[in-house]
Amino acid sequence: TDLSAFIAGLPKAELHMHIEGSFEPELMYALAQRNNVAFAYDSVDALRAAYKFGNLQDFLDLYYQGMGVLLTEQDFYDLAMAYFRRAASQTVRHAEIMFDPQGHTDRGVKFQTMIDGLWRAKADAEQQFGMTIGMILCFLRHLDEASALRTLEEALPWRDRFIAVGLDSSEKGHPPSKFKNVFARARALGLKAVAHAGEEGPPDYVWEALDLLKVHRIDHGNRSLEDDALVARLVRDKMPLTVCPLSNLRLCVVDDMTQHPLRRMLRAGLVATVNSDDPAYFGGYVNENYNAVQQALDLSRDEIVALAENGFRAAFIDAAAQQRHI
Ligand code: ES4
Ligand code: ZN
Repeated sequence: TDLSAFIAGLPKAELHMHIEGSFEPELMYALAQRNNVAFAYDSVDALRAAYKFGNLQDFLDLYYQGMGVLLTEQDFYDLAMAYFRRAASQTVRHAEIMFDPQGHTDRGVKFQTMIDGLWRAKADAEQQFGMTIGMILCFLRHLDEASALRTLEEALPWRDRFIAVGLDSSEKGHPPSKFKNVFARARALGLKAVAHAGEEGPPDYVWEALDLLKVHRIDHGNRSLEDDALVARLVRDKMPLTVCPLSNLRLCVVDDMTQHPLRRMLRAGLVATVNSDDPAYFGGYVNENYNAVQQALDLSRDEIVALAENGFRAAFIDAAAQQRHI
């Protein structure tokens, strides 16, 4: 059954989206020119043609290169505003966007420049598009914990501008346990916590994210299905998984969309949600993700509704706001 029109009009939450991963080649080019930054590809088409990834690291290498053209407050504003406009046009009513401060401060951009641009876009989008927005400060796990701790301290003047901390970048070899102290500090500050786990890494990393980082959601979590005791734990705790179907396909986490574990997750009683991860790189925003997985797995209308409702249940919003959306 064709549910694309239904999906297009369904109120949705998006909880797993890296704002630097919404950087469309056209905007990247425009900003590179505006900032007089040299760029390794000589056309938008050449850049887009490079978006072929064998694994997570292939993608990350391009992702860090792309964000290198972001320099000014206006750049961060333009990037975020473009995403919010797209999300609103897809009836996303609530978005929690991730950002990678170390990807910017480590190349000389001031924390203030980045956060001010994102914050101004959030305010304008909430007003213009009638959506609500939260921001999640992510630590790059390929860097050490001391760098993450410094980043959290540097963010404290803007503590009220983000709702949670997250953990992203190269998963294998960088277990959640490496970031136990910085997550404890974040929790002491009253922040929520999320972590990428079980995307490429083993089920043990999901256990660590739960037990050591005490996260409120698992980003991806695909490989949890390899461990029955872990599935039972996630079900018991109603622990949301922010699943990203097109990301999984493009990063070869699944061979084929018909092999995607989303239906198995729902059948197992897991609180799965659908998200776009890095929409400019993986071939679609949230509706394209719903459509891809709906068609490949022949999900029913009720399953689509359940996924969208899970998004609002898993969001860092109060119960009254959740009820308004469900
Ligand atoms: C990411 Cl798909 C994915 N996984 C891990 N870290 C990331 N950062 C941006 N996208
Ligand atoms: Zn991600």
